[in-house]
Amino acid sequence: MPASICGAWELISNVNFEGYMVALGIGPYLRKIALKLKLRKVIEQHGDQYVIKTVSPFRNYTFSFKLNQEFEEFTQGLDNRHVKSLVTWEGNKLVCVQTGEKKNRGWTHWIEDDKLHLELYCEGELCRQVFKKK
Ligand code: VL7
Repeated sequence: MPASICGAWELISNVNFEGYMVALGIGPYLRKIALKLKLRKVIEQHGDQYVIKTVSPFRNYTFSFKLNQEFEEFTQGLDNRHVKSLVTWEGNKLVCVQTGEKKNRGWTHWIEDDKLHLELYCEGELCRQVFKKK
């Protein structure tokens, strides 16, 4: 059984968020705001249904999905693209592939040493975020 990613988490480290946002085509003004945000994750699970909320004082982003089932995702308030997203468990990692205009795009969540890890990737840029439990 994979370690639970559920709960409220706060960002403690954020490497190459800038590069990830550039890859998504986010302009310099929004990037500057986004880089300063104290991001939080609030993750809920009900059976195969997950809700991941990325919360900040500036903007929130909520993504709901069922495991192993491809979904239409609209990244509203982020890069505002429509992608097809598929989330699966691969070992202890929750893996999302986002198929669309941007190549090699997705994210991976896992738990390590009581921390929530997130890798966000897009077209060769990799952002590594770590969250601690609130
Ligand atoms: C979500 C942000 C930067 C645009 C605004 C910044 C507001 C707060 O998709 C994500 O998480 C997954 C995995 O946990 C679940 O959906 C990442 C943050 C990435 C990309 C784009 C800057 C404008 C950020 C919502």
